[in-house]
Amino acid sequence: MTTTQPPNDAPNDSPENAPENGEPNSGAASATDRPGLGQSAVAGLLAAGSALAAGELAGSLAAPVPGPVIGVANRVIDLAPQWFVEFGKSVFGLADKPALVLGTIIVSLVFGTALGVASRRRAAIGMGGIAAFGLVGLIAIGTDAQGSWIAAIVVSTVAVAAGIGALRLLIAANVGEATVQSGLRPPTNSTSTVPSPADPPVSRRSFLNWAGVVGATVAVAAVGSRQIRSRSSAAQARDAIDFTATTADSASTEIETVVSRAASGPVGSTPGITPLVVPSNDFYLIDTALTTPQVDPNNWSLTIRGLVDNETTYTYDELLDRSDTIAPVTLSCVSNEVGGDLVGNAIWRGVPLVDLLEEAGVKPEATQIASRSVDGWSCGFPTEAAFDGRTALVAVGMNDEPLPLKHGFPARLVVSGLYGYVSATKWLAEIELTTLDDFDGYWIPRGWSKLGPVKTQSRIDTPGNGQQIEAGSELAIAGVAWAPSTGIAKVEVRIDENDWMEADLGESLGPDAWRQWVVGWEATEGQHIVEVRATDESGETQTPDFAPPAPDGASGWHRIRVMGV
Ligand SMILES: Nc1nc2c(c(=O)[nH]1)N[C@H]1C(S)=C(S)[C@@H](COP(=O)(O)O)O[C@H]1N2
Ligand SMILES: [Mo]
Repeated sequence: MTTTQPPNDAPNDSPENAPENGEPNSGAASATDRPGLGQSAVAGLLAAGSALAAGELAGSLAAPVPGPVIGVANRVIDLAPQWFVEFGKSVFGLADKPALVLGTIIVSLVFGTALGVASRRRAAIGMGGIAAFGLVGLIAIGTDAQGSWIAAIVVSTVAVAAGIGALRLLIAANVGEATVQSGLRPPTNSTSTVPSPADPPVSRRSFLNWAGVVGATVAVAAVGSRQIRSRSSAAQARDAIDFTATTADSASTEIETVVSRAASGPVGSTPGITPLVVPSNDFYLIDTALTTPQVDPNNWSLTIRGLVDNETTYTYDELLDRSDTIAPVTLSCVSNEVGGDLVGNAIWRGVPLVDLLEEAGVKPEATQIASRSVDGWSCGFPTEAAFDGRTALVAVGMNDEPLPLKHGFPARLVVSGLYGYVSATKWLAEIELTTLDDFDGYWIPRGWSKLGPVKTQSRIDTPGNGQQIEAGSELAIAGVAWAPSTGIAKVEVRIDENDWMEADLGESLGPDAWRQWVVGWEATEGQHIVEVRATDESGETQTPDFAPPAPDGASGWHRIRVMGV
């Protein structure tokens, strides 16, 4: 029994007997009573795992407060130099955030493993290391936009206690004589502090048992914390919203008619073309949030402040009641490459931003509309954009439903003709009227342009780049083109730099939404270059000049290669 039962008290300092000055013979027990290298490493690894899992569990109970993993990863995002962020995106693409979370966990576990090995010499190294580890978590959570110092102290104390507890337990289970030192002297065991040759297998078994118990507990806590976070009050509150009863109904019926006509029409029914309205589940996602902010609309309000006559505040219900504007708007990310898919068209529902601004009374010196999210992200655009007649909404709905959590529930900004990074704040918390000089949004000091008007673009959805096509038969070349707030007037396609052919345009949802287009071409054998360009309603044709996304959006014509066989 004593062999599988670890001490319920850890050794005070098992390596006490180990040589402290490097002399192998300075202690009677010498190296023989030191925990095995592999077992120490596993003990450290599991101690770090215990600290992380316990911290995550504590954090999830205090949601939306982040746990240590997300807290640290958030700080990495904030503090990382631009090249690191770019590198992450180039290697992991849209999986850059999961990769960062995984990286944070791996670095922590490697650190723990090293601590476990180091604590063979001095147990204090392990304990101190875990405490230092806890301090990093404390600072990360305390400085997080969704964290607080009280939560940070509680979460990191729980994490450190779990980490140190696990380490002591496993070191105790690992050291044969630990049982003796801690006073739990097994009746049949030797009283000597020097293990007998029979001890190693005994302690090994006990160690493995306890490592298994700790490992399983870590796994349960980690899964549990995720589970708790996902069953959030935000998702429940969203499910409970009655989204149908509104004066916006007739507008949305009209849009639905156009959308369904488009889907069966000659352009929209082209196989492989992007739908006129992208379902919310397929809509591109870009944000700096490592976990989706969980906002309970019942404890949320939007404040408009700064250079205004009177600061105003709106509850969710007030905004929902007033959300009678329905607008198809194509949203695009400045990071979208020519031909890329970080762009989408959705039907947004909300309150015109101008109405809310007029209630607050914008002072003449306010040249910038800044906004912040509950998770501390921010952006800003010139005040004119809210007053020049373009579509600019505080949106509560997307495609006939309350905003999905990932797309900014309970409310976000949608401003036609501006890239998301300067305008489209999700999980909106406040709007501040300020000046262009006085405030820079999140991405501006990170190398992106202060102003972010969307560049007119067109994309070939089908055929795909490099695709083989059937020579001698009619090929449908189709895609989408957008010039939000101006509208698309014309789309042209050319093959192998021959004359431009004008494409047929699909149904129009207004100047803010993209247009589907199609052009037929009798394919011939061999390799061909297909290019597309759009002209907007002001008569401006898309520039052929190539520009990368940074700093103010990609330009150039989308160009693909096909092979006729
Ligand atoms: N809170 C918050 N809002 C944000 C962002 C963000 O990182 N955090 N990213 C912006 C960017 S860069 C874009 S392109 C759009 C994308 O919106 P979507 O994820 O709903 O497509 O959201 C914008 N709003
Ligand atoms: Mo973006």
